[in-house]
Amino acid sequence: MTMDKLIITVAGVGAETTREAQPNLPISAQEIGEDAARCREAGAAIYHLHVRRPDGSPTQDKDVFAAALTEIRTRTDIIVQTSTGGAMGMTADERLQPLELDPEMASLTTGTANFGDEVFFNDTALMREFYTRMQAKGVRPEFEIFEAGQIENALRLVKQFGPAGPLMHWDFVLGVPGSMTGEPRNLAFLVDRIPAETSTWTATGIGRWHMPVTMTALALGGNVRLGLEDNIFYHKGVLAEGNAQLVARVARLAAEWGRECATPDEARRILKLAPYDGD
Ligand code: KMH
Ligand code: ZN
Repeated sequence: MTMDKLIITVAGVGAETTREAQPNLPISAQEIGEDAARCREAGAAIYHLHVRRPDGSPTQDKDVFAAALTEIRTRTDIIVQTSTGGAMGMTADERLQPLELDPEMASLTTGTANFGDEVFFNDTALMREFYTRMQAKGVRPEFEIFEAGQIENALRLVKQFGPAGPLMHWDFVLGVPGSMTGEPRNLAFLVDRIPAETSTWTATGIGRWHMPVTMTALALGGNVRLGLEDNIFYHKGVLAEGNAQLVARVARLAAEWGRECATPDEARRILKLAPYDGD
């Protein structure tokens, strides 16, 4: 089995992690820009971006995204993938705002999921609107899959509306309380359900599932997402020093298996994104 270089995506900010729980969480635009640059140096190629107000609360405000994008862009060529998931309870219009900034990629969850004690709402009308907006703008969706049926929803969108790029990119998010766990058989099953020839994929283990999902994804030849949005610890009970420390560990483990990290430009080629012109 020949494997492409490893694409590490950093979910560095999120909407739910707090400074109280993780003092190294980047919040301001400058902190996010610096974090993205450190993660890129450590081996990351994509930054999954959420933004916060100065008080740390989550927002999908376009101007707050624009400020973070500027700080990232002045420091690094990392691929920026804006979130359209936002935070629980946000309206579809709120969540769609960062697409106006023409990011290279954006997340798209194709189905409603239980999310701890809450519900992450993504009905068919919302999915269709988000997908067709991304398609019209040439923004590559990352299908964020929390439950198996969400794969079928994504494939139905592609069938109904046509592709949103030369490849479909998937992120299997495993271990959210209320949705699928990060057991190896779950990831193997999900990977088996996507069209291999026209797909690229990554996997995310939430909380204590971070390392099991990472190791399974590496063994299956996939890519890895990690970061303080998904997991705040380095070891059980030991907080991570920051996103770059988590990136560096996975880069080291992959190198031991003979798999190098993709640079952002190499990731653009693997994902068949348009070449980056620095804007
Ligand atoms: N914050 C979660 C409710 C995404 O970014 O697209 C959803 C989320 C997914 O983070
Ligand atoms: Zn997210």
